[in-house]
Amino acid sequence: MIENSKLTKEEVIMTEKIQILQGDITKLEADAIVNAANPSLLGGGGVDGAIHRAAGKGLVDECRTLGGCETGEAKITGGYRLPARHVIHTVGPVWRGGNYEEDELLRSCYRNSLKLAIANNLKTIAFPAISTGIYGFPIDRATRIAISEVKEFLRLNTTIEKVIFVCFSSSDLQTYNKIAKELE
Ligand code: AR6
Repeated sequence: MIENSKLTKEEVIMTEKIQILQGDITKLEADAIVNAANPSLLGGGGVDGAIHRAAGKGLVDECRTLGGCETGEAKITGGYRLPARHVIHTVGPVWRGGNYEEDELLRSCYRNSLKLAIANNLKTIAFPAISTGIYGFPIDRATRIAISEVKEFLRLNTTIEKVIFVCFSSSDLQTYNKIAKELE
């Protein structure tokens, strides 16, 4: 698990099944970590680059067999040298101003990743802030979608035991904590 001595107890929002942390998702022990990938699934920058670097070459070799991934969809691989057992690769939408189904596509990323976790009998899953880096999705809007979609999914599906939102920056952590409180 990510250790984060910088956080006070109040800053870590822990509901029964949802946890918000700041740190590097590649260090997380979970049944699956989610990768904010691109449609090739062959690696890139941001969290995708970090996951591929940490997992080693086995990951890209397996990804090559998958035939890519559509925006809003998700595919699963092994975790290779990561502490996580699996990687769920999902492709977030590129932000184009908000009128190109970006919200619904981002929602689908979370929903389809969780569906895949259930189909593979996984209990703990960690998400980065999909689409909010290189793909430019506004962080407040993306966070609202991420948390509301996960909450709704967990209300209807009880087999997932823990969903962890991993924020890379302290400002993202503040945003997640603020919006989690609003959506309580
Ligand atoms: N752990 C957790 N979060 C991270 C890490 C990390 N190690 N590194 C970055 N982030 P991005 P996108 C955060 O750009 O916007 C790639 O090239 C980052 O701060 O990784 O979905 C792909 O191949 C941000 O909050 O993904 C695609 O081409 C979040 O992860 C494209 O980028 C997502 O930022 C996808 O863009």
